[in-house]
Amino acid sequence: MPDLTLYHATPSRSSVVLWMLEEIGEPYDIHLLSLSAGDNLKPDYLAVNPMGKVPALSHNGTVITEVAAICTYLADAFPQKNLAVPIGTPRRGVYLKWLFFGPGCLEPAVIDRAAPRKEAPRRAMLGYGDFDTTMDVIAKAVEKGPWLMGEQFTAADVVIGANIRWATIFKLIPERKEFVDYAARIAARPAAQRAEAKDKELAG
Ligand SMILES: N[C@@H](CCC(=O)N[C@@H](CS)C(=O)NCC(=O)O)C(=O)O
Repeated sequence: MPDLTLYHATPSRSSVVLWMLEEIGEPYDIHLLSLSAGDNLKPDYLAVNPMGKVPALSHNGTVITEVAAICTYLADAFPQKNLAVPIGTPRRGVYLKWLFFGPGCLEPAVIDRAAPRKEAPRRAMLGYGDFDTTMDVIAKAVEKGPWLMGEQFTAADVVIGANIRWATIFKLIPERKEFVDYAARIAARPAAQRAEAKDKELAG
């Protein structure tokens, strides 16, 4: 039996971890939940993730939640896959910056744009500052390519790339060439394609 179990609802943020698991290439189980049936709020699942959210990942009995934490963890747990920048290298700092920028800046900026607040908070109060600056920073980071860390594809591309792809599909971010090209590079990855096919199969 695989040591890795993904608690997954399709399609959702747990699809990001599904893609990461395909990049890792180790065997894993999927524990499928239906959000519409409220499986995520039932006691069995709340015992796994008291937030009642997917994804959660169990690895050898330890449960990890939060997309970016899971992707960071998997990249470190399977270093032979070369999806992390190792501890001890200065580039690790830049790599971590992007892993935190996903849930800390990019995702809140996009969600606030999709579901605006009645009164816009002051820029200084928002961790991401403002939408346009956030977009400019990401666009510059992916402009040269192919990946955030240059030639090395990392877990940071899974976290940031999934957001860019999703936001591009739902037209929540500007149609900038940098984003379109980066999303196309991601869509061409066999692991991303396998995850998408698996999600479709599970949804069916
Ligand atoms: N901060 C969490 C967010 C997870 C999240 O919001 N998941 C959604 C699915 S996209 C969910 O479980 N929604 C069900 C609910 O809130 O009832 C992460 O990054 O893992």
